[in-house]
Amino acid sequence: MDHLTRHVPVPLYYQIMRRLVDLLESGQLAPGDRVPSERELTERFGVSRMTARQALAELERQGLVLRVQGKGSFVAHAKLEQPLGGLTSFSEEMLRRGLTPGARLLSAGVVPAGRKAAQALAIPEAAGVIRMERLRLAGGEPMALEVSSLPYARVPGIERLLTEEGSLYRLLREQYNLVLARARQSLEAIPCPAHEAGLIQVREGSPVLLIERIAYDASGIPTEFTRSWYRGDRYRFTTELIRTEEDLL
Ligand code: 16G
Repeated sequence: MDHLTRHVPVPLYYQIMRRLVDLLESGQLAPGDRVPSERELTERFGVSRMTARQALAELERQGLVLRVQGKGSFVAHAKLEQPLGGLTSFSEEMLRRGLTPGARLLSAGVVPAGRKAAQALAIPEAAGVIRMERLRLAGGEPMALEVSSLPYARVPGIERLLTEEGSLYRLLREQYNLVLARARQSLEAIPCPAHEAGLIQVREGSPVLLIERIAYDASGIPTEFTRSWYRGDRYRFTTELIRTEEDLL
């Protein structure tokens, strides 16, 4: 039996959790590997089933393992690191990592912009936008849900050109000569709503990153408004920070 340190104020579940984290960090357990079950942990550490369950639940909460109903817990895949700063597309980001980008077009149609998109795109609320909902995939795995609106007047006929796996930015460039040059983006953590959770295959309420992007063309006209729900368990966003003379107090 593996011994835990009793008579210290560190809970037993936490000590088991740390042992498992050590196995993950040293590579002894690799992504996709099965993690010891509750029963195995109970036997190995001489603890109650409750304590073993708590250790696994904590690893799951941290996104380090995934529990598959009836099959056990498995080591989660490393998060994709996405730099914030460059105005890139989902397809470009995935290709850069050697992953096959994909999109499942869930809906697309020309509709009145509505308040939020109208404000973002600086057009009247009644103006037509092409609104599309796409599930973004990397190597076939759902990564994010994206709902994009573009002023229809700028991209007439686009609904007939949208393909299942195509890149929107490439389509804009090749068919409409529209190059997005700049964007404003916000990012916030939210509990995943039910509809989005079902699509990106996470539990309702688990953390997702809601990203809103307004992208402008080369002459500064707002051209794309996209809200994206990125899986919190699969993404880590990074930025590079530069300290300049003006920052010094
Ligand atoms: C990214 C953008 C999204 C854009 C899409 C185009 C973020 C948070 N969002 O996912 O605004 O519509 O790329 O990708 O980065 P595509 O050209 O592959 O369709």
